[in-house]
Amino acid sequence: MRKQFLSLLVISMLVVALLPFAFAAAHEGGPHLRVAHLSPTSPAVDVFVNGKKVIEKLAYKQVTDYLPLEGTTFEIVIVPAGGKIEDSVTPEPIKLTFAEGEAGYFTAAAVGSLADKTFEVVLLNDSAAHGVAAKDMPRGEARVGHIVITGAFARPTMKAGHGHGGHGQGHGSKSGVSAVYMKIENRGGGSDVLVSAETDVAGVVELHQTVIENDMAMMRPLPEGINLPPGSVTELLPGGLHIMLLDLKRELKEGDVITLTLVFKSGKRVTFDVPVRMP
Ligand SMILES: [Cu+2]
Repeated sequence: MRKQFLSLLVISMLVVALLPFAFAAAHEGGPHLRVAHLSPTSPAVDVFVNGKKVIEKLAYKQVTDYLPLEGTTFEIVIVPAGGKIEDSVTPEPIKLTFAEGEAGYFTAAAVGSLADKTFEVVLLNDSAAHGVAAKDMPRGEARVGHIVITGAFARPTMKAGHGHGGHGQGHGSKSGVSAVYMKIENRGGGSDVLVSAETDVAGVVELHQTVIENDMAMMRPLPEGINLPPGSVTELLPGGLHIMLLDLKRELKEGDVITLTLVFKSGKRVTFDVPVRMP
């Protein structure tokens, strides 16, 4: 039966995308599976994960939604649509293993041809394209799609009345304020906008620009966000653009690390660690 099937089916290329996730808190710690069928010569397929059919009648050029998975070890079996698990197109199940608590996005690309026994599944890490900071990415750096962030840092808590013109004025800043600076590159061909930022160390987070008015440095909020034209490099620097942290929940000291989330108009989000240091 399998032999007959193999002679009929030549899979030149089939891509299985495995997406362990970090974007849905409810599923933290386990992967999401997405499957894309990119084999023009192959018929529609069904996909079993750990013995359970999770995808049906996936045809060439079709891509499934993300499927939440539980656990770290997965056996994937691809069969022609309507087939049983015994009809696997590969002699053995495709095995994928993730580290405990691994977060990120992966593409398991099944490539090659069944007919000449070159069929195999290659695991690719797509995390950067999905806003998941790689584990070994240095603090203060992040990538999401074509947006690349480098050199991010937050300054230690500034108390009101310490010569920081405009900052904290009228913000009930008993708890102090801080500001985050970084370089944002848009390496893509389309424009984007940094529309907001979030961090659990501040009650209020605003995008600001420092402007000089009547010889005084004043903070101007940027409710429209910070434009990131295609191919641009935007620097958030002391005395210029910055992310203002108001109503701090704790004192930020040199050497601390905060977690910051940037939200873009395109819908991209990226969360990463930002060190606290003096400018
Ligand atoms: Cu400010």
